[in-house]
Amino acid sequence: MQKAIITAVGLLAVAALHSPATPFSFDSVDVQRQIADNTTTVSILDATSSDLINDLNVFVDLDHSWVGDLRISIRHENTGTEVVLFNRAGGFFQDIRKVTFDDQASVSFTDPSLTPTFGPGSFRPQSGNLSLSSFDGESLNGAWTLTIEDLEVGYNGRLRSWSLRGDASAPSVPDAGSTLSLFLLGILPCAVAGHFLRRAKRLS
Ligand SMILES: [Ca+2]
Ligand SMILES: [Ca+2]
Repeated sequence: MQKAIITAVGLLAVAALHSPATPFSFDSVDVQRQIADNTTTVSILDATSSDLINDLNVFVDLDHSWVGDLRISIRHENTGTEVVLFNRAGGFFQDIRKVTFDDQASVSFTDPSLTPTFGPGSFRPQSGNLSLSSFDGESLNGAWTLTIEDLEVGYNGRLRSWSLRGDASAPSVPDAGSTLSLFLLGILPCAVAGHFLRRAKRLS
């Protein structure tokens, strides 16, 4: 009986501490940038939210006359977490047009049905399945950088836009209900233990 009560109170407390996930979208204003030949281009985005990431997707729109020159990665400067999104796929393909990098996408950059332009649409990052989940649980807040490396002489491009998208939850702030639940969670085991100690003493 006591065990059932403790379990119920615990579940109540956990439920009270979790906030629902809500969608977010942050657009970089550091865009319309030249992607110079054989050079690294870094674009910044400042996210002003302390919400915790549940699922992160990265939207990128760029022109390039030979995307096989490019490696693209996303980095959260506050935490140092970095994920490669694109790594010289497609060879002579031109442009990465309104592509959403998404762990849950069904299409990869090696899909033989693709035409010589990537997008529009959702693609899995090239660094592997569930790579963007590396950011799950981090606060959105702070500077993010999109790094575009042009690694081969000849051909260049232009970054049109990029964004962080996905869903996140507000950090946990115990309300009155959860505070009461946590309080009960603390005192109930003590009360139960005391009951059995007193009973054991009477029997001895
Ligand atoms: Ca996703
Ligand atoms: Ca180049």
